[in-house]
Amino acid sequence: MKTFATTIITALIVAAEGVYAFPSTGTTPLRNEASKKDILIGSGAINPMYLNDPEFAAVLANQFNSLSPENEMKWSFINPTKGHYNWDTIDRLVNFAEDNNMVVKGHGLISSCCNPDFLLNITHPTAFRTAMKTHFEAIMHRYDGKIDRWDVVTEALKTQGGGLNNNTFYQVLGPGYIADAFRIARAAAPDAKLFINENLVESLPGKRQELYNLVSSFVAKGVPIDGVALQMHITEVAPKPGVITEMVNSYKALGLEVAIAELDVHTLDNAVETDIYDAVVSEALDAGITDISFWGFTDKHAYTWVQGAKPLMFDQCYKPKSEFYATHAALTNFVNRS
Ligand code: 9MR
Repeated sequence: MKTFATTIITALIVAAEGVYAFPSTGTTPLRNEASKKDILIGSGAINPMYLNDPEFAAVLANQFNSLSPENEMKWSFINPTKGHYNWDTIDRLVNFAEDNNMVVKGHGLISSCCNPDFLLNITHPTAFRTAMKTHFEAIMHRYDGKIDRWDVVTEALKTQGGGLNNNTFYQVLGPGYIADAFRIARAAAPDAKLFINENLVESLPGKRQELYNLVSSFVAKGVPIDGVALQMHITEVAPKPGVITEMVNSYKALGLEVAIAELDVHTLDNAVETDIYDAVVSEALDAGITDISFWGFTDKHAYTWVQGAKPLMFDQCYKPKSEFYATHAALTNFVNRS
């Protein structure tokens, strides 16, 4: 016989393949609270293979109204050889999102890893730019109307700041590759929002200024960019209070949006982790950020550089952690004054 305790900690989902139990949060889903306030609350790092796990799929669809892929849209994954595209994986994500009334963010058009040999072997700038255009057009046209916001360039700056990353794009096209990428992306998907995605700017003032200088120079030159996507991979220490607000205001003055694209918190101290979820989500909402995504949601599939850290808001068995409740409370308490 089911005990009362079992009854309250499980919820049932009915899917085509059967009925599944997963731990209940005892609250409304995050997406319900977010949608009431026109906020996107998303999970990135969704490897479509994870959808084979019905509990994973159920919690994702239940809690979030946005998703984005992990590596599957990075160049070597989706376009490993010239003219060949692996559409199945991203199609699966897009279909899942459609079935569950979620939106999809494109991630990985240009990232700091995962470039195939056929691209690396192109050394002539004109041919390289053509390859970029072909790649962007193929992907953005395929998902026209299905993916309406994109990380166009991810990690353009060196990790600790101090100049542009010396990646293949930089080596062949020079510093202008970023503006080229945005122009190509805008032409391929005129109605989509285009973001530059960057890490660590919330904790490194010098890098923060460098990103601002780069982006404001784009705006001055008419490079088509809509916003800055802050990764927000936080290790141990929260950003200084006020920094998120300051960034939102400075980009707003340029006519740009700030989003949080990959929030997770890497520490062995769960109380610290929870406080950081609370601080970041609360300040982001108050500052006017309306698009917040985490880099995954279950510690079952976490990517961390702190050995033993559990950076996400559900545990390995999909049980909500205090990080979930902090996020839920931040969304519930948020009063939209705009
Ligand atoms: O989660 C991704 C991991 O599986 C890859 O090995 C890694 C290198 O490609 O990239 C990780 O995702 C990164 C994302 O694409 C960009 N921002 C940093 C993410 C890792 O925290």
